[in-house]
Amino acid sequence: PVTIRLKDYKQPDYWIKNTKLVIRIFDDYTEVLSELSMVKNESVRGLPALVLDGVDQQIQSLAFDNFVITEYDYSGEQLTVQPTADEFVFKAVTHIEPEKNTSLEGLYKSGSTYCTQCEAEGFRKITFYLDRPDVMATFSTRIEADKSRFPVLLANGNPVEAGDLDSDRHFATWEDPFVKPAYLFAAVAGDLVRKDDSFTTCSGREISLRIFAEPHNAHKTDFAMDALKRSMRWDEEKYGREYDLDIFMIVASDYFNMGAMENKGLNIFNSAAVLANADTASDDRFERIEAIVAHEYFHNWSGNRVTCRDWFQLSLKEGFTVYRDGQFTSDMHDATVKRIKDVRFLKNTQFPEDNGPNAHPVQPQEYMEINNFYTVTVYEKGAEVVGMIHTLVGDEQFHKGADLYFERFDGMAVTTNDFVACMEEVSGMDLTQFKRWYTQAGTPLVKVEERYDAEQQQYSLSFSQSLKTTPGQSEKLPMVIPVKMALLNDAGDELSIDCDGNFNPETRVLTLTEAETTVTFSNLAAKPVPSLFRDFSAPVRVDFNQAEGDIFTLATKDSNTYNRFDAAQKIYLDALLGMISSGSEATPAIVEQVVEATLADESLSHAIKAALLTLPSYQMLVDNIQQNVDAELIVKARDAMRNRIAEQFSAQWQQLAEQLASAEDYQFNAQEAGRRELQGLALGYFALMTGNSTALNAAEALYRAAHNQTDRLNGLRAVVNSTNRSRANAMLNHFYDSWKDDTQMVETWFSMQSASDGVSVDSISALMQHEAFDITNPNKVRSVLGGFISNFKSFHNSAGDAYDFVAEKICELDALNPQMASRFVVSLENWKVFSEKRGALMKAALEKILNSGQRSPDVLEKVQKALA
Ligand code: DPP
Ligand code: ZN
Repeated sequence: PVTIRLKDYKQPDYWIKNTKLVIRIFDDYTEVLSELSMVKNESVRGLPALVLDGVDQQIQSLAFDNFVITEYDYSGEQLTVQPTADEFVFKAVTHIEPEKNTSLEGLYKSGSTYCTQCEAEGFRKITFYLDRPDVMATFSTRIEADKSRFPVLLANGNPVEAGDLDSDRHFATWEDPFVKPAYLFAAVAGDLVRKDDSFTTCSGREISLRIFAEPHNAHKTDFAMDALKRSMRWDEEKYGREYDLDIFMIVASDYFNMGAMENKGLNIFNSAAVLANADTASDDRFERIEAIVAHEYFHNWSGNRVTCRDWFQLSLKEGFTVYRDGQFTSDMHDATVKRIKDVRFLKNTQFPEDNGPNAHPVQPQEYMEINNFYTVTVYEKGAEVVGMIHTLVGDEQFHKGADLYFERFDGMAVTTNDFVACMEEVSGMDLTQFKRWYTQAGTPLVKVEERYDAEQQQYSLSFSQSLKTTPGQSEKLPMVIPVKMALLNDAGDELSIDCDGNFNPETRVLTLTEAETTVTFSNLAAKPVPSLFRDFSAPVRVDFNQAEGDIFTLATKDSNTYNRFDAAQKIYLDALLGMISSGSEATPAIVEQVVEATLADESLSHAIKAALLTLPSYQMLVDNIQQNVDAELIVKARDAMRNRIAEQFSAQWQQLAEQLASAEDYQFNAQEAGRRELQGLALGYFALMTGNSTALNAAEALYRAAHNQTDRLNGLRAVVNSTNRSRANAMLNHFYDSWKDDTQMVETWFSMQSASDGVSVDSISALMQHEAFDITNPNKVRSVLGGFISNFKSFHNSAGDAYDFVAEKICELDALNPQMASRFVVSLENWKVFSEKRGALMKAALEKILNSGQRSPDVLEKVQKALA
């Protein structure tokens, strides 16, 4: 595989103005006719050869206009032909085999439905093309297939023609008038039912909305439809973005590598990311579906109307769109709860990525396989970067900048620089230094020191920022770091700020730009308690040895609720790190004081209470220790603390679990979801005590009586994670017998087990032999293997036998679906942070992947970097 570099970007020699496709689906192959209206790039001299991307194409015929091409070179994954004019129609007839396509890129079969996935480079598996995002064309797509087995034929744009053909076949033609790159192409042929609705846009246009699913899933599409309509309204109100085509469609697919895909007018979704009803989807699932429906819809502007010049700009559309869907969720539900969940996710996944061998900037500088860069750094850290711009320029300028961006670049393929330039232009702010967030990899570390001078009544904060080297980047420069802050008194009240630094009193943001910054605050009669990085105003690690009493004040009284959560986490984390380094199993008293104060606080919502009462994950402990990590000590310490909290407050847990029960009809909203979450947490703590049959009876009763999936899983999870194996197995069997015909429920059943305490390599292996398992289905693989690698306790068990097992599975998957296989390498890549013995086992597993057979570029790139 070759390395592609941002600095080598150059425009293509030819452009494609219009793409006309005929896709003829037959039982064991598909014929694709394409006519590409092309024109030479004006800035190019002479008549260079035309080099088209094409993978696994069986050529039937090639032509320029009406002249058959007899001389061509098709080797590797490129077709080279020689045009004889500046403007021409390139025509190709090729055959492909979707039935054999297990990579789930290009055209493939998902069960009995034909569907496509073209991002990032799947279109080249459908036909020859300039498969790069800066080549944008209008599309006309005709699909032909057997009429009885594939009554539904869909493609991008608006439907223009349909009719019958000989031999019980039929066709449908779709036209997409908006120029788009090939990665946004989609086509579907299947026997699907559809849910119809409509939406009237702000200018009064009526849009048909359709969600297609297999007949047995027809009862699970209502929620996504509702989420879609709310997304459409929100994007009009918040960003002034109106939908453009006459029709918007979503198709649910059981076989899908990602969550969903924003193809123009025809989004294709992983079934798990769109299908839901109260009986089979938990609150988390509803929330995720709502966010993904919104995310893909929002791409219609941030991604489709304005797209990326090249794949190094991926965060231009992804970071911005994740930011937008986060705002949407915050507006629909509870902004603080959303912030807490996002930060937890970032710290659990992105911080380790930044700290590992595959660390890369939000705008990567090079890649071997672009599929490997659909990462938490590009997506979630990218969203944080957009959020910081919002914080720095303020709400009004941010929206002016977004308007300018959409207007100026409509129909174009642009760069992150273009986006930032719009923000600079409207705000008059120079964001040159800020742009280091796009180009420098790694999580900055901000050290904070405080000093109080009672005589002068002055208080000062010294910040020093640093950034460790990351692979390929040894020189790092200071970042622009917005610190949203307040100074509090002991009662938690905010004090007025009189300071000499770069502090914006309106936004309450102090901006750091230097490696070292000291800010002095005056007129303070007593030492204040600083509340820093409110709402997690920058994606940084903070090293601040704050007095325990001050942190306790923040955890119990800070008016910024996010920072209460953050302070409680810090108390738990410091306590756990202390226990780990001393090998002690005694939980420090301050932990119990936080739990006690939180339980007693009547002012907190259920969801916030649940967040405040949740310990940092094992993974977060690893990420904070960073070297010579002893996995067993981590598990021992965290479990000891968890058990101590369970025991000390068992009466309260019991009471909470009972008091929070509700027999009302299920409703998905922030308040109800918060109640169920806290009930589940309380029940989980309550059920931890060995031999506690009262708790297990309560959990089983909740499970049996449940009329919604959240209650059902809360009950089941409490038993599955208890020490009572036989009871857990009986309930798991009952679950499977009750729901084995429901795909999403079977996936949940797999996940519940792979994520449970005490699962072993043998039990994972057995699940992979189960009748419902299918190694060619990414959801099944993710629910079993993905659950297992995220199950810290089991994956890093004392025998250390999981690594070799996962290595073997990666190799098996790589032969079928490289994109999916490559996702699992993350479980081994941070081997260097672990203790020598464990690290060596993980490293050996990586070497095994490399040395057992032919590896895809996807897996190769990741493993090579991990071993470098
Ligand atoms: N572009 C897709 C998305 O993020 C890829 N999964 O929405
Ligand atoms: Zn996206």
